[in-house]
Amino acid sequence: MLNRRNFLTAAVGVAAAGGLAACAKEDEGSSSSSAGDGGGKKLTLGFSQVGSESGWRSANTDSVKASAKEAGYKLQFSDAQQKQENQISAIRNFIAQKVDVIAFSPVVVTGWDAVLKEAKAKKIPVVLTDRSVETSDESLYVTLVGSDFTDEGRRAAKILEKVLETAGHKGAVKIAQLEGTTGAAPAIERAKGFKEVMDADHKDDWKIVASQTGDFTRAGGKQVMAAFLQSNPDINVLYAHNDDMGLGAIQAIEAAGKKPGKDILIVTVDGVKDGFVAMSEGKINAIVECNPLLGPQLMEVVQKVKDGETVERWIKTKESDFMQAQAKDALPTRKY
Ligand code: GZL
Repeated sequence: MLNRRNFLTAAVGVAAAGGLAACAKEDEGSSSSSAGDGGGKKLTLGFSQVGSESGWRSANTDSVKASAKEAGYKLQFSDAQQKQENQISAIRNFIAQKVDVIAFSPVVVTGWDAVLKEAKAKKIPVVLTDRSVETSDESLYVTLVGSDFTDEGRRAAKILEKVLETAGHKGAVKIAQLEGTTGAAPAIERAKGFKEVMDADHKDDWKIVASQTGDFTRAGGKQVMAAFLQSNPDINVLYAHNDDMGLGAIQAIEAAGKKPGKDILIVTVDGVKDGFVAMSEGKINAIVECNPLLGPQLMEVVQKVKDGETVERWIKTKESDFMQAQAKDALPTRKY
């Protein structure tokens, strides 16, 4: 949770970045009007995306592109194919192109200070979206538009309690955990939040017997789950950090002659359509939603940052959780 100091730092940071950015732009003689007034230069946004590893990511990309178009911004979009070096070079390109604002979803939390210092030196404000970074210098980015992954981990453990009760589960709870990309904020924090609840309320009856990254992909989930079942045939719960790994794991569970959603109770995170379909078929027992439709909020923030307005340090996305019984009714209303 961010405290008041951070918030004030951010406010000062934004004002400074915005003011300097406006100054830098004026120094170069370009008009500094926003895209919205129709008369001035279009706001140019440089966006570096993690990749296209999951249904969530595709929905997130669609939301960013549609919202940038809607806002009348010129979008420079780069897909990093889940490689940090590609994101760093994309950000350097955006700096060279003198974009107005840089936004990106960092594939991992560390290793960003150097390139973010280069953006700061050129007075280009940076907005994080979806995932956060670890940095000692708060001024290197203005704000994060994204979910609270630690809370998603807590919610996953709390909804697993409901799933176990609904299933009338008796006896030991032996959990396999499919982790997201190693070093990524959602992987680190979803594991942390889940463990918090386990340590507090289930020290004696729950045990994580296997935990490994499936890199947020279906193929990864399937491959790792197959290995888990070889070494731990008595697994009776799967906690997957995203739907796609859960969907891959379902293939491995069925190949092993077991029933997903029955022999192995499954909780996943995201809430993409395919996850809801699997839940309506009884193969996933609950989904913790992580909303990828960040485009509208992001574009709003980008304009404020460009105009040097104060923005919150963390703009959290709203999301909820779904039990299997809700899947059929929810499916027609799912937007991603
Ligand atoms: C979460 C996002 C994660 C999703 C995965 O905000 O970063 O990355 O949970 C995606 O599906 O690959």
